[in-house]
Amino acid sequence: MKVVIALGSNLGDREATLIDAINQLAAIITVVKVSTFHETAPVGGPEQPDYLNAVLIGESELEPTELLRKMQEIELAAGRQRIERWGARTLDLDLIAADDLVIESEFLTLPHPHAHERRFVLDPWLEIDSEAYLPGFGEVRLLH
Ligand code: A4P
Ligand code: MG
Repeated sequence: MKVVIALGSNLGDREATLIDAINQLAAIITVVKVSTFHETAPVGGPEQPDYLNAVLIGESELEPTELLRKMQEIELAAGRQRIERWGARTLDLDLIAADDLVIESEFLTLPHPHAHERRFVLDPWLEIDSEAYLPGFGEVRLLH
């Protein structure tokens, strides 16, 4: 299935962290497209450094919950510590969408509940797919 993954980092060597994460994702899914890295001001949370954000489109054979579990392992391997909600992190991986699936479980919500209102997700996504579509919300280019 087609999956859209958002990557973010605002601690340490952000660029190296994102490149490393993309390489690790490439070991579990087929990476189809990767956006450039966007420098963005932090949205929400406490005062924290600027982020480097990117979006990746892939083709996954894994179930979405299994994919998210593996994404969390990659976050942990990058030294991610969950201290504060929306706080600074070495690596944040969010599953934005998986085909047209709509899921609401404790572990996984699809599409990602905040994707539609976050330019740091929508801009890099549009860069690699001008016809990007967010199930339940519509065309991404109209969500700006
Ligand atoms: N979860 C449910 N659905 C999903 C999904 N579709 N993708 C659950 C990923 N995770 C999902 O996530 C909390 C729980 O969400 C997980 O247990 C998972 O099962 P988390 O990564 O542990 O916590 P978090 O990331 O601190 O909180 P949250 O609410 O996910 O924050 P976000 O949404 O990740 O936002 N500003 C800029 N400019 N750039 C950024 O990248 N990122 C954030 C964090 C805030 N501000 C930012 C950026
Ligand atoms: Mg997250």
